Amino acid sequence: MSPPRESTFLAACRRQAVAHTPIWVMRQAGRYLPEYRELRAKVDFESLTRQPELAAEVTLQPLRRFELDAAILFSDIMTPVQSLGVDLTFEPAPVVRNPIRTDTQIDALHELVPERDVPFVLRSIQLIRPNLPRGVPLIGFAGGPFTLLCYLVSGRPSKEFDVARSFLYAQPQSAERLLDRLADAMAAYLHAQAAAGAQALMLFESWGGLLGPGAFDRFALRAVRRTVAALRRSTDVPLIYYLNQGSALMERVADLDVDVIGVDWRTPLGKVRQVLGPHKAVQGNLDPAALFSSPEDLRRHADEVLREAGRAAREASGDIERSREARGSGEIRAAPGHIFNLGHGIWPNTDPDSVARLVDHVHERTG
Ligand code: 1CP
Repeated sequence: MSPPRESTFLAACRRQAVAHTPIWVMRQAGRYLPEYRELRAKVDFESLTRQPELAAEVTLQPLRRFELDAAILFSDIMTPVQSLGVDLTFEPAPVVRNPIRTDTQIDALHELVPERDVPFVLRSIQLIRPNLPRGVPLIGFAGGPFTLLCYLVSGRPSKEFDVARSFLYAQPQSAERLLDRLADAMAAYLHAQAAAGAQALMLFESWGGLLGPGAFDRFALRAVRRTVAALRRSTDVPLIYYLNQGSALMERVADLDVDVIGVDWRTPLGKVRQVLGPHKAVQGNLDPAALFSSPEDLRRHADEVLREAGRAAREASGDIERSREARGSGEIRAAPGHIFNLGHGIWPNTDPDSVARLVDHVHERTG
């Protein structure tokens, strides 16, 4: 019997040496895949997430097509929020009938007891695990407390989330109260996912970048620290914090106690590393739009990300001389502590063949 292949993804989360740079794609299960659209034509989004056999099937779909190094549970950041007693529907984007804006509403939110409230999520994880290719771990996830607040207070998707942001300033104590509730609920939710078999846990702070530094610290960061502190006490799986549009906020998350920081494409990874220091892995950061370029250009854009990651890793280890040399020779190798990904979710109109080319290229170039 051959020994089990080590997970390159989990090794990279821990900044250990890897045989090649691991890659997965945010929103890798979803509408750009014809097989997802086929299933979705018959079943609404919510049922897909609530029926473990279907959630498991959709989670596994992209892994049948591409040699991805991680799977991510098919669910939504707002799924557990429904169980807090919020009247939330997926249309298919999340819509809250009575947006949460008063202390009375906040105090009426239920405590989340995952085994009671979201057993279907835990069951999905149990169904997925034995069906994963060898060496491919499953990522569980939740929304960052502030990102969840955005939907709960605004009631629906929004570009600027102006209603949610003005709530922070008009009712700061209420905002903190709501964030504390969400932080504790997500800690319980993520802990239960790890206990059910998730091998890494990711927090999506998709709208954190809408905040200035003061508001980010007081609301988003304080709340996510609470979630992370609870998780560090209850599980030892790697933790990933994805901060969208977070370039200007990187120094503020440098001491957040997570293993990996996920970043969008607006800042080169070398710069991100300078701010974060050597003790974090980084995940990212190709622009999802780059998947629309020609095959040669796509490879070039992927190489730029890999080269930045290499520079970042070498500079982190203090090997500046080698970094200069490598830049000159155009050499690309797997950089420890880099997980290749897009900088945000893949777009629904992306050609799956482009994803296949990207995954294969990253493996070939760094392997
Ligand atoms: O079939 C459909 O049309 C439903 C569209 C859809 C899908 C495929 C929604 C509604 N959610 C999902 C799945 C989903 N959502 C996953 C699992 C898929 C995978 O990664 O393989 C994940 C991780 C999410 C996370 C999520 N939901 C985020 C964070 C990530 C990000 O992209 O920033 C956010 C912000 C949401 C809210 C949400 N749910 C659905 C939509 C369309 C949205 C975005 C609404 C908005 O633009 O504000």
